[in-house]
Amino acid sequence: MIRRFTWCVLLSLALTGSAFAGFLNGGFESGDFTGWTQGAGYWYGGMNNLDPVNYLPGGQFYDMSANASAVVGPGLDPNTDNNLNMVYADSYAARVNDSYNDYSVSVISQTVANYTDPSIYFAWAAVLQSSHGPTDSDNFGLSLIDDTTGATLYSVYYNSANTPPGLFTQSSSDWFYTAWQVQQLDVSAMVGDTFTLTLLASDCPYGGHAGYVYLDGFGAAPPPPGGAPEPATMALIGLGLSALAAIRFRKR
Ligand SMILES: [Ca+2]
Ligand SMILES: [Ca+2]
Repeated sequence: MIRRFTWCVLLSLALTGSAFAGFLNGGFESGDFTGWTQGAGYWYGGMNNLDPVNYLPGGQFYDMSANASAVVGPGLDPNTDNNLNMVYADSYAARVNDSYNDYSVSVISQTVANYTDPSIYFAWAAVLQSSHGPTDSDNFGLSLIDDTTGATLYSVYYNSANTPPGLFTQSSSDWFYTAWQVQQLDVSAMVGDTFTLTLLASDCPYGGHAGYVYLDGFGAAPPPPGGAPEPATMALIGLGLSALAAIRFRKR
């Protein structure tokens, strides 16, 4: 009985831990961009012009007619020789920008306020079409900022002229792609701070090449890998029930 009670408490903690962490649709399981701020525009060159602020609402290049992002279901990305699953966890992920070369820049961003969990997780995978040089290729930038202190906790920027072989693989159709990169940021020393995750992906500035990035599992707990068929909460409940069943079986 005591063990069963312990399991129930653990289960409740696991459920409430992610439910009250401040993330809204961090794994895109609503099937849309609910909870996320979207931005878009067109890029015609100039590295300074790639600042996501320029493409988010109120920015100087903000133009949602360019938006090429979508929430996608499980399936293999054809530009990766079918090596990359478009979803990391559960049933949906975001694809920011797309494979069509039309100068598009697409951005998504989410802010979580008064954050009290010890970690922030997210997973990304990039697909960049072989293009030009370091200042005029399709590219992406992903960052996690502590808005309270201004500290940058995570920041990556890559373009198709900068694709380290340990991280990127070149497909037979000349796209550079990564496997899913799962990140865990320790924010236990920043209790109560506000954090913003921002992802920008852009085509090349000559209309000839495209780049896009998948994002999934923005949350307080590690995203379950492998595109599980059930929502995360159902999986947790299932785990709890199996544990209870196992305990009961062992008692008999
Ligand atoms: Ca998901
Ligand atoms: Ca495009």
